[in-house]
Amino acid sequence: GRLGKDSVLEQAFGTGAAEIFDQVRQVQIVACGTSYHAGLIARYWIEDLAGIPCMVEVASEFRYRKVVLPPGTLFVSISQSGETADTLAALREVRDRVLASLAICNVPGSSLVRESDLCLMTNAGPEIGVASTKAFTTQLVALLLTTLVLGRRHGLAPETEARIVDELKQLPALLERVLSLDPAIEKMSQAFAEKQHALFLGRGTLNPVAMEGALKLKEISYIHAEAYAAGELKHGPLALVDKDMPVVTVAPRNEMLDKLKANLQEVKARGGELFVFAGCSDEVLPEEGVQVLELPPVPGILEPIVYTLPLQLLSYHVAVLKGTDVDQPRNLAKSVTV
Ligand code: F1P
Repeated sequence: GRLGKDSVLEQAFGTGAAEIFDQVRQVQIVACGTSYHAGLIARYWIEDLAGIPCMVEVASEFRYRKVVLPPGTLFVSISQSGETADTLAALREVRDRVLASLAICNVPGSSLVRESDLCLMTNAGPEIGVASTKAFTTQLVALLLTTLVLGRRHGLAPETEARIVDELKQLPALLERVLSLDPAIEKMSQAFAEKQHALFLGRGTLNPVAMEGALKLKEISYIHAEAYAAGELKHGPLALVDKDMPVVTVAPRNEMLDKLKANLQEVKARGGELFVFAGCSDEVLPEEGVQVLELPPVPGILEPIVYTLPLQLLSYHVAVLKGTDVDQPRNLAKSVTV
Protein backbone atom coordinates (compact mmCIF):
# COMPACT_ATOMS: atom_id res chain seq x y z
CA GLY A 1 0.00 0.00 0.00
CA ARG A 2 0.86 3.67 -0.18
CA LEU A 3 2.12 3.78 3.42
CA GLY A 4 4.50 0.91 2.79
CA LYS A 5 5.88 2.59 -0.32
CA ASP A 6 6.39 5.89 1.51
CA SER A 7 8.34 4.23 4.29
CA VAL A 8 10.66 2.58 1.75
CA LEU A 9 11.07 5.99 0.16
CA GLU A 10 12.02 7.64 3.44
CA GLN A 11 14.52 4.89 4.11
CA ALA A 12 16.24 5.59 0.80
CA PHE A 13 15.98 9.41 0.68
CA GLY A 14 15.49 10.50 4.29
CA THR A 15 12.72 11.69 6.57
CA GLY A 16 10.01 13.78 4.96
CA ALA A 17 10.83 12.61 1.43
CA ALA A 18 7.29 11.55 0.51
CA GLU A 19 5.74 14.87 1.54
CA ILE A 20 8.49 16.87 -0.18
CA PHE A 21 8.13 14.96 -3.45
CA ASP A 22 4.36 15.65 -3.43
CA GLN A 23 5.04 19.39 -3.42
CA VAL A 24 7.73 19.66 -6.11
CA ARG A 25 6.89 22.13 -8.92
CA GLN A 26 10.34 22.58 -10.42
CA VAL A 27 13.66 20.76 -10.25
CA GLN A 28 16.96 22.67 -10.29
CA ILE A 29 19.98 20.43 -10.84
CA VAL A 30 23.48 21.69 -10.09
CA ALA A 31 26.77 19.80 -10.48
CA CYS A 32 30.29 19.90 -11.96
CA GLY A 33 32.13 17.92 -14.63
CA THR A 34 30.90 14.40 -15.19
CA SER A 35 28.20 14.83 -12.55
CA TYR A 36 26.84 17.76 -14.59
CA HIS A 37 26.47 15.49 -17.60
CA ALA A 38 24.40 13.09 -15.47
CA GLY A 39 22.16 16.06 -14.63
CA LEU A 40 21.71 16.94 -18.31
CA ILE A 41 20.43 13.42 -18.98
CA ALA A 42 18.13 13.46 -15.93
CA ARG A 43 16.47 16.57 -17.30
CA TYR A 44 15.06 14.59 -20.23
CA TRP A 45 13.68 11.97 -17.83
CA ILE A 46 12.20 14.39 -15.28
CA GLU A 47 10.42 16.47 -17.92
CA ASP A 48 9.28 13.49 -19.98
CA LEU A 49 8.20 11.08 -17.23
CA ALA A 50 7.26 13.36 -14.32
CA GLY A 51 6.19 16.39 -16.40
CA ILE A 52 8.07 18.69 -14.01
CA PRO A 53 10.13 21.58 -15.44
CA CYS A 54 13.82 20.96 -14.87
CA MET A 55 16.83 23.29 -15.10
CA VAL A 56 20.44 22.12 -15.10
CA GLU A 57 23.53 24.27 -14.61
CA VAL A 58 27.20 23.93 -13.75
CA ALA A 59 27.71 24.88 -10.11
CA SER A 60 30.61 27.24 -10.90
CA GLU A 61 28.18 29.53 -12.79
CA PHE A 62 24.99 28.90 -10.82
CA ARG A 63 26.53 29.97 -7.52
CA TYR A 64 27.38 33.45 -8.82
CA ARG A 65 24.11 34.17 -10.67
CA LYS A 66 21.12 35.94 -9.15
CA VAL A 67 18.97 32.86 -9.64
CA VAL A 68 15.19 33.17 -9.53
CA LEU A 69 13.71 29.99 -8.09
CA PRO A 70 9.95 29.45 -8.35
CA PRO A 71 8.05 28.16 -5.29
CA GLY A 72 8.23 24.39 -4.96
CA THR A 73 11.79 24.09 -6.27
CA LEU A 74 13.59 20.87 -5.41
CA PHE A 75 17.34 21.61 -5.50
CA VAL A 76 19.24 18.53 -6.63
CA SER A 77 23.03 18.44 -6.34
CA ILE A 78 24.98 15.60 -7.94
CA SER A 79 28.50 14.84 -6.79
CA GLN A 80 30.67 11.77 -6.53
CA SER A 81 32.78 13.15 -3.66
CA GLY A 82 30.21 15.37 -1.93
CA GLU A 83 33.05 17.85 -1.34
CA THR A 84 33.21 19.80 -4.60
CA ALA A 85 33.53 23.46 -3.53
CA ASP A 86 31.31 25.01 -6.22
CA THR A 87 28.51 22.48 -5.72
CA LEU A 88 28.58 22.99 -1.95
CA ALA A 89 28.60 26.77 -2.35
CA ALA A 90 25.57 26.54 -4.67
CA LEU A 91 23.67 24.54 -2.04
CA ARG A 92 24.55 27.02 0.71
CA GLU A 93 23.49 29.91 -1.53
CA VAL A 94 19.96 28.61 -2.15
CA ARG A 95 19.03 26.29 0.70
CA ASP A 96 16.88 28.85 2.50
CA ARG A 97 14.96 29.60 -0.71
CA VAL A 98 14.01 26.13 -1.90
CA LEU A 99 11.37 23.57 -1.00
CA ALA A 100 14.14 21.11 -0.15
CA SER A 101 17.60 19.99 -1.19
CA LEU A 102 18.47 16.50 -2.39
CA ALA A 103 22.05 15.25 -2.81
CA ILE A 104 22.86 12.40 -5.20
CA CYS A 105 26.20 11.40 -3.77
CA ASN A 106 28.69 8.54 -3.45
CA VAL A 107 30.36 9.35 -0.13
CA PRO A 108 28.36 8.84 3.08
CA GLY A 109 28.94 11.58 5.64
CA SER A 110 30.35 14.01 3.04
CA SER A 111 29.58 17.73 3.41
CA LEU A 112 26.92 17.67 0.69
CA VAL A 113 25.13 14.73 2.32
CA ARG A 114 25.28 16.33 5.77
CA GLU A 115 24.00 19.68 4.58
CA SER A 116 21.18 18.50 2.28
CA ASP A 117 17.64 17.73 3.47
CA LEU A 118 17.51 14.46 1.55
CA CYS A 119 20.09 12.25 -0.08
CA LEU A 120 20.22 9.22 -2.31
CA MET A 121 23.50 7.34 -2.09
CA THR A 122 24.94 5.91 -5.31
CA ASN A 123 26.85 3.13 -3.50
CA ALA A 124 29.36 2.82 -6.34
CA GLY A 125 32.20 1.96 -3.99
CA PRO A 126 35.39 4.01 -3.83
CA GLU A 127 36.32 5.77 -7.10
CA ILE A 128 40.06 5.24 -7.25
CA GLY A 129 40.75 7.06 -10.50
CA VAL A 130 40.31 10.81 -10.74
CA ALA A 131 38.02 10.55 -13.75
CA SER A 132 34.51 9.46 -12.75
CA THR A 133 33.30 6.31 -14.46
CA LYS A 134 31.18 4.01 -12.29
CA ALA A 135 30.12 7.09 -10.31
CA PHE A 136 28.52 8.41 -13.51
CA THR A 137 26.53 5.31 -14.43
CA THR A 138 25.31 4.87 -10.84
CA GLN A 139 24.34 8.55 -10.69
CA LEU A 140 22.20 7.91 -13.77
CA VAL A 141 20.48 4.96 -12.10
CA ALA A 142 19.88 7.05 -8.95
CA LEU A 143 18.47 9.90 -11.06
CA LEU A 144 16.20 7.52 -12.95
CA LEU A 145 14.87 6.10 -9.66
CA THR A 146 14.33 9.65 -8.37
CA THR A 147 12.42 10.44 -11.57
CA LEU A 148 10.15 7.42 -11.04
CA VAL A 149 9.46 8.46 -7.45
CA LEU A 150 8.61 11.99 -8.61
CA GLY A 151 6.63 10.65 -11.53
CA ARG A 152 4.51 8.42 -9.30
CA ARG A 153 3.27 11.61 -7.61
CA HIS A 154 2.97 13.67 -10.77
CA GLY A 155 0.94 11.62 -13.21
CA LEU A 156 3.29 8.89 -14.48
CA ALA A 157 1.15 5.91 -15.46
CA PRO A 158 1.72 2.95 -13.07
CA GLU A 159 2.22 0.62 -16.04
CA THR A 160 4.99 2.87 -17.41
CA GLU A 161 6.68 2.88 -14.00
CA ALA A 162 6.39 -0.93 -13.81
CA ARG A 163 7.84 -1.29 -17.33
CA ILE A 164 10.84 0.90 -16.52
CA VAL A 165 11.48 -1.00 -13.27
CA ASP A 166 11.49 -4.24 -15.31
CA GLU A 167 13.86 -2.68 -17.84
CA LEU A 168 16.20 -1.55 -15.07
CA LYS A 169 16.48 -5.16 -13.99
CA GLN A 170 18.00 -5.96 -17.43
CA LEU A 171 20.77 -3.41 -16.89
CA PRO A 172 23.47 -5.62 -15.28
CA ALA A 173 23.21 -8.21 -18.09
CA LEU A 174 23.27 -5.48 -20.76
CA LEU A 175 26.36 -3.88 -19.25
CA GLU A 176 28.08 -7.28 -19.14
CA ARG A 177 27.40 -7.70 -22.85
CA VAL A 178 28.88 -4.29 -23.61
CA LEU A 179 31.95 -5.07 -21.49
CA SER A 180 32.47 -8.20 -23.59
CA LEU A 181 32.96 -5.90 -26.62
CA ASP A 182 36.16 -4.62 -25.03
CA PRO A 183 38.59 -6.29 -27.50
CA ALA A 184 36.82 -4.63 -30.45
CA ILE A 185 36.90 -1.25 -28.68
CA GLU A 186 40.60 -1.70 -27.94
CA LYS A 187 41.19 -2.30 -31.64
CA MET A 188 39.22 0.81 -32.51
CA SER A 189 41.31 2.88 -30.09
CA GLN A 190 44.42 2.48 -32.27
CA ALA A 191 43.00 4.99 -34.74
CA PHE A 192 43.05 7.71 -32.04
CA ALA A 193 46.52 7.37 -30.55
CA GLU A 194 48.15 9.67 -33.12
CA LYS A 195 45.27 12.13 -33.41
CA GLN A 196 45.26 15.67 -31.98
CA HIS A 197 41.49 16.20 -31.97
CA ALA A 198 38.21 14.30 -31.93
CA LEU A 199 34.56 15.22 -32.30
CA PHE A 200 31.70 13.46 -30.48
CA LEU A 201 28.11 13.62 -31.70
CA GLY A 202 24.81 12.56 -30.18
CA ARG A 203 21.15 13.48 -30.11
CA GLY A 204 18.61 13.58 -27.29
CA THR A 205 19.80 11.85 -24.09
CA LEU A 206 22.79 10.65 -26.11
CA ASN A 207 23.99 14.23 -26.52
CA PRO A 208 25.18 14.48 -22.88
CA VAL A 209 26.63 10.97 -23.34
CA ALA A 210 28.69 12.36 -26.23
CA MET A 211 29.75 15.25 -23.94
CA GLU A 212 30.86 12.74 -21.33
CA GLY A 213 32.74 10.70 -23.96
CA ALA A 214 34.62 13.84 -25.05
CA LEU A 215 35.40 14.77 -21.43
CA LYS A 216 36.80 11.31 -20.68
CA LEU A 217 39.06 11.42 -23.76
CA LYS A 218 40.33 14.89 -22.75
CA GLU A 219 40.83 13.97 -19.09
CA ILE A 220 42.78 10.76 -19.49
CA SER A 221 44.38 10.82 -22.96
CA TYR A 222 44.89 14.61 -23.35
CA ILE A 223 43.41 14.55 -26.84
CA HIS A 224 41.40 17.67 -27.55
CA ALA A 225 37.81 16.50 -27.85
CA GLU A 226 34.56 18.38 -28.25
CA ALA A 227 30.97 17.18 -28.26
CA TYR A 228 28.12 18.67 -30.22
CA ALA A 229 24.46 17.99 -30.53
CA ALA A 230 24.51 16.31 -33.95
CA GLY A 231 22.05 18.85 -35.34
CA GLU A 232 24.48 21.67 -34.51
CA LEU A 233 27.13 20.26 -36.84
CA LYS A 234 26.09 22.43 -39.76
CA HIS A 235 26.17 25.54 -37.57
CA GLY A 236 29.94 25.58 -37.23
CA PRO A 237 31.84 22.41 -36.32
CA LEU A 238 31.47 20.91 -39.81
CA ALA A 239 34.21 23.34 -40.85
CA LEU A 240 36.63 21.32 -38.69
CA VAL A 241 35.91 17.97 -40.31
CA ASP A 242 38.60 16.43 -42.48
CA LYS A 243 40.52 13.15 -42.55
CA ASP A 244 42.43 14.05 -39.38
CA MET A 245 39.30 14.60 -37.32
CA PRO A 246 37.83 11.32 -36.06
CA VAL A 247 34.12 11.63 -35.35
CA VAL A 248 32.62 9.39 -32.67
CA THR A 249 28.87 8.86 -32.58
CA VAL A 250 26.49 7.05 -30.30
CA ALA A 251 23.60 5.90 -32.45
CA PRO A 252 21.10 3.59 -30.78
CA ARG A 253 18.15 2.45 -32.84
CA ASN A 254 15.65 5.08 -31.80
CA GLU A 255 13.39 7.68 -33.37
CA MET A 256 16.36 10.06 -33.78
CA LEU A 257 18.39 7.62 -35.89
CA ASP A 258 17.32 8.90 -39.33
CA LYS A 259 18.23 12.47 -38.40
CA LEU A 260 21.55 11.28 -37.00
CA LYS A 261 22.33 9.29 -40.15
CA ALA A 262 21.86 12.45 -42.21
CA ASN A 263 24.40 14.18 -39.93
CA LEU A 264 26.83 11.29 -40.41
CA GLN A 265 26.52 11.61 -44.19
CA GLU A 266 27.61 15.23 -43.85
CA VAL A 267 30.72 14.07 -42.00
CA LYS A 268 31.45 11.35 -44.57
CA ALA A 269 31.10 13.79 -47.44
CA ARG A 270 33.94 15.86 -45.90
CA GLY A 271 36.28 12.90 -45.58
CA GLY A 272 35.87 12.53 -41.80
CA GLU A 273 36.61 9.12 -40.30
CA LEU A 274 33.54 7.84 -38.43
CA PHE A 275 33.36 5.60 -35.37
CA VAL A 276 29.80 4.60 -34.68
CA PHE A 277 28.45 2.76 -31.65
CA ALA A 278 25.19 1.59 -33.17
CA GLY A 279 22.07 -0.27 -32.12
CA CYS A 280 21.85 -1.94 -35.49
CA SER A 281 24.83 -2.14 -37.83
CA ASP A 282 22.55 -2.85 -40.83
CA GLU A 283 21.24 0.68 -40.51
CA VAL A 284 24.65 2.34 -40.30
CA LEU A 285 26.40 0.28 -42.93
CA PRO A 286 30.14 -0.14 -42.51
CA GLU A 287 31.87 1.31 -45.55
CA GLU A 288 35.20 2.92 -46.21
CA GLY A 289 36.02 5.36 -43.45
CA VAL A 290 33.24 4.09 -41.17
CA GLN A 291 33.86 1.72 -38.28
CA VAL A 292 30.68 0.39 -36.69
CA LEU A 293 30.41 -1.49 -33.44
CA GLU A 294 27.01 -3.01 -32.77
CA LEU A 295 25.61 -2.91 -29.25
CA PRO A 296 22.82 -5.19 -28.01
CA PRO A 297 19.24 -3.91 -28.29
CA VAL A 298 18.60 -1.56 -25.36
CA PRO A 299 15.31 -0.25 -23.94
CA GLY A 300 15.18 3.47 -24.83
CA ILE A 301 15.32 4.68 -21.25
CA LEU A 302 18.57 2.78 -20.61
CA GLU A 303 20.38 3.99 -23.74
CA PRO A 304 22.39 6.76 -22.05
CA ILE A 305 23.62 4.37 -19.34
CA VAL A 306 24.56 1.51 -21.69
CA TYR A 307 26.14 3.70 -24.42
CA THR A 308 28.41 5.43 -21.90
CA LEU A 309 30.45 2.26 -21.37
CA PRO A 310 32.00 1.94 -24.85
CA LEU A 311 33.04 5.60 -24.72
CA GLN A 312 34.70 5.11 -21.32
CA LEU A 313 36.49 2.01 -22.62
CA LEU A 314 37.59 3.82 -25.78
CA SER A 315 39.20 6.63 -23.74
CA TYR A 316 40.81 4.10 -21.47
CA HIS A 317 42.45 2.22 -24.34
CA VAL A 318 43.58 5.42 -26.08
CA ALA A 319 45.17 6.57 -22.78
CA VAL A 320 46.93 3.22 -22.31
CA LEU A 321 48.27 3.39 -25.89
CA LYS A 322 49.52 6.92 -25.28
CA GLY A 323 51.09 5.89 -21.99
CA THR A 324 49.32 8.49 -19.84
CA ASP A 325 48.47 7.86 -16.18
CA VAL A 326 44.86 6.71 -16.45
CA ASP A 327 44.11 6.91 -12.72
CA GLN A 328 45.96 10.13 -12.00
CA PRO A 329 45.82 12.45 -15.02
CA ARG A 330 48.05 15.52 -14.95
CA ASN A 331 46.62 18.75 -13.47
CA LEU A 332 43.46 17.12 -12.06
CA ALA A 333 42.33 16.41 -8.50
CA LYS A 334 39.78 13.88 -7.38
CA SER A 335 37.91 16.42 -5.27
CA VAL A 336 38.00 20.06 -6.30
CA THR A 337 37.60 21.53 -2.83
CA VAL A 338 38.78 25.06 -3.52
C1 F1P B 1 33.20 16.66 -10.08
C2 F1P B 1 34.40 16.44 -11.02
C3 F1P B 1 34.44 15.00 -11.55
C4 F1P B 1 35.73 14.74 -12.32
C5 F1P B 1 36.98 15.09 -11.48
C6 F1P B 1 36.86 16.49 -10.92
O1 F1P B 1 33.38 15.94 -8.93
O2 F1P B 1 34.31 17.34 -12.11
O3 F1P B 1 33.34 14.76 -12.37
O4 F1P B 1 35.80 13.38 -12.71
O5 F1P B 1 37.14 14.16 -10.45
O6 F1P B 1 35.59 16.71 -10.28
P1 F1P B 1 32.18 15.45 -8.00
O7 F1P B 1 31.47 16.70 -7.51
O8 F1P B 1 31.30 14.56 -8.80
O9 F1P B 1 32.88 14.75 -6.86
